[in-house]
Amino acid sequence: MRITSADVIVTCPGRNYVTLKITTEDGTTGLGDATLNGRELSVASYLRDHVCPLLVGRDSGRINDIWQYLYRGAYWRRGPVTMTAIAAVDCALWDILGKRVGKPVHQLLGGAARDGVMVYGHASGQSVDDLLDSVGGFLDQGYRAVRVQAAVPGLESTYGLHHPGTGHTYEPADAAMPTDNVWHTPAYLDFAPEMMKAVRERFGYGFHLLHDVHHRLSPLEAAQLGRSLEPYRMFWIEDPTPAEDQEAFRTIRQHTTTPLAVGEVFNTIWDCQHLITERLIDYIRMSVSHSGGITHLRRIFDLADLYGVRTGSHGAGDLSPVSFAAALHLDLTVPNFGIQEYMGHLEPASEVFRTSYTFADGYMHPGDAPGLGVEIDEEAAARYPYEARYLPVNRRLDGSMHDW
Ligand code: KDG
Ligand code: MG
Repeated sequence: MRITSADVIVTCPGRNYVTLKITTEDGTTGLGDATLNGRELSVASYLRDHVCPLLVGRDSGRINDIWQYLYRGAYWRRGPVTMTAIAAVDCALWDILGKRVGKPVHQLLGGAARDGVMVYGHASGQSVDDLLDSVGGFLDQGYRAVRVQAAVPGLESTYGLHHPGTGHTYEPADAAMPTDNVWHTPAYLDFAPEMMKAVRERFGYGFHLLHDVHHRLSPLEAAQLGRSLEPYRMFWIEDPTPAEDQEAFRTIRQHTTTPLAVGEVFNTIWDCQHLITERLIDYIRMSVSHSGGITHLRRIFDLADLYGVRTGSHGAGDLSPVSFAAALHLDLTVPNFGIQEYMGHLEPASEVFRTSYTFADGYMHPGDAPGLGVEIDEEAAARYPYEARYLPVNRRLDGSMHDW
């Protein structure tokens, strides 16, 4: 079935989302998420100006050929903007295929390999006591895995904390210009084991405990952190060092048995090739929407399976419900699935995106609606126009820049 149009919808229901809508000659529509936090309009332009004109007239069922055409045909390959744009096209085409044959995307991928997708929730607090309340709330809701982050004493701000009044969702891209945060590694390294100890003392070991370091340590600092957390049996520590340095993980690995996860900022299989084939990580966290879509991420997960690396896809609120649904369809089918991040979305996102995924007892399911199971209400989207917003940046105590 030929593609007749491809349109980009930019909307800000609580935060900015970029959505690609592809339509075929029989009127079937498919959605793909093209959101790149803080750089949204670059992907919108890449799609509108350079990709949408190439799609019209193509056979929507030739998903592999269109993927290769956009990847190899661009000459300038890889990178978050290009791979997010390709991902949006890919997911929209899977959505169309599912709707045309009347099956959910997970069935097109060979069918479910499990009954549900274990997700982790996001507990956080301005103090350890607040954090404990937050962890308790997630366990009460049935979560089997919880990520914990709390304010580091002595620092004005800390990554990963809920904004008051936003329920269980945190949203760091909240300012028209990037906010300066202050980072001090020694304060963090002292605090992190205290935080985990408090959580395990209060709630025991009957659930999975996760933590995001968000790219802030050197390899040796990360190794020290990993060791100091060993008694608390972490499910993983995430992004211990800046992710582009694959060799850093070899050093961390030599010194600690705490499992390692990385990948939310990766875009292609080449970004994680050595990490996987040299078994330097335990979980690969790449997302459908920043890594070339279902077609490419599937290949990465298959490579990971060969080397005993499990999946743990990024699922922050800055990935739209469209990519979250796509992640759930893929998660349901891969043999080496590990866990899926679930942050939820700020309201009024649910006015714009109608979803069919469900949560019960710590597991999610994408639902059995044809395609991805997400629809966009374009009138509602138009009520929430784009707002320029940036992620924060980090500076050390001496004012120099640090990774955020
Ligand atoms: O846009 C940046 C966020 O997606 C990121 O800060 C969230 O690290 C993150 C996570 O693990 O969810
Ligand atoms: Mg992260």
